[in-house]
Amino acid sequence: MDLKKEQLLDMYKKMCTIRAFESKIVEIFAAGKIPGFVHLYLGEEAVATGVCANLETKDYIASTHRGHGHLIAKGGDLKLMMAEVFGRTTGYCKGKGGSMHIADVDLGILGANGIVGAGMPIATGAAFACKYKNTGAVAVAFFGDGASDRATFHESLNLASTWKLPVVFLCENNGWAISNSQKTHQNITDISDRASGYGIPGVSVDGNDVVAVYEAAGAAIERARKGDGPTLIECKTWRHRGHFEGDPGAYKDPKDQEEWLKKDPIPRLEKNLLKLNYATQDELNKIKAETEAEIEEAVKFAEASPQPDPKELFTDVYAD
Ligand SMILES: Cc1ncc(C[n+]2csc(CCOP(=O)(O)OP(=O)(O)O)c2C)c(N)n1
Repeated sequence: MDLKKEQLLDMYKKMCTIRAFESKIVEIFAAGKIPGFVHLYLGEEAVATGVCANLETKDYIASTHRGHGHLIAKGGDLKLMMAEVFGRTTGYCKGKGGSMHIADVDLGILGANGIVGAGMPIATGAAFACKYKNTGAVAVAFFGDGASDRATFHESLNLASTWKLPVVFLCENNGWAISNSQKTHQNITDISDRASGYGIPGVSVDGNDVVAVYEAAGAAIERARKGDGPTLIECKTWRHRGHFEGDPGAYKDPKDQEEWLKKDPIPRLEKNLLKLNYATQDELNKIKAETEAEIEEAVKFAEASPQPDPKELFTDVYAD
């Protein structure tokens, strides 16, 4: 592991920020304060964090309906994100999009996306632009195990491989596509096996180990930047909550849930940091408290922001 103390502590902070953002949303959603659907990233924090720690601002990500973690890891503004989730005018899309439509092109965030599997062709297109313009940038497409059954997955891998595009396909296999466990929709164990059908490398890693994710993503991103083409990475992880807030997740076996909670990526990293003497428990608690305070500020900002004027319905409309 060639990660320095500061890098590991930065990743810890990022993971705690995502955890605090999502935990706060559990609370405010239950209180009826936010409109629309929210799909939370609790339990999957190591994936977005480990991947995005390898990216530069000029690089692109395409996200999913479960996008808050990706957006935070790529540097998304917490206040603008929270305001968007609250549906307020100060949000990323003036409150018109909500959780699943947050984008920040200046930061290379090509958008969360309510359409399952839609991020892969978007990232492939962005990677084509990077290659065509010779910018040296790369694109990463995040998607779930469910999305890996879509035609967009197969078409994107095929094209990206054939044209050697600088893109990484990052499958977050959290074991579930809504209430369907992986074995009910796929006759394979490792989604990374699908890479061989397209002549590209495929690797499966422990998605709850941020260092393992960082290293696998780092190798794939370096390969893409060098012009050697795409990689498929499968990160095996687990979502702690239901598919969306309001789904009790009763289809999960409580024993599986219990086992996976023991593999929670944040306490795992904490243990590692303490063992390496990179921080004391007090210092880790302080970092966590700072991230929680930042989220409180974001909520205050969102709650103090105005609701959109109904006339705004007719602006930013590009097709009818
Ligand atoms: C094209 C399309 N088909 C179906 C849906 C309904 N839908 C929303 S989330 C979801 C499951 C996605 O599962 P997965 O890709 O594994 O992502 P996860 O929710 O586990 O992060 C489905 C089928 C959709 N939004 N878009």
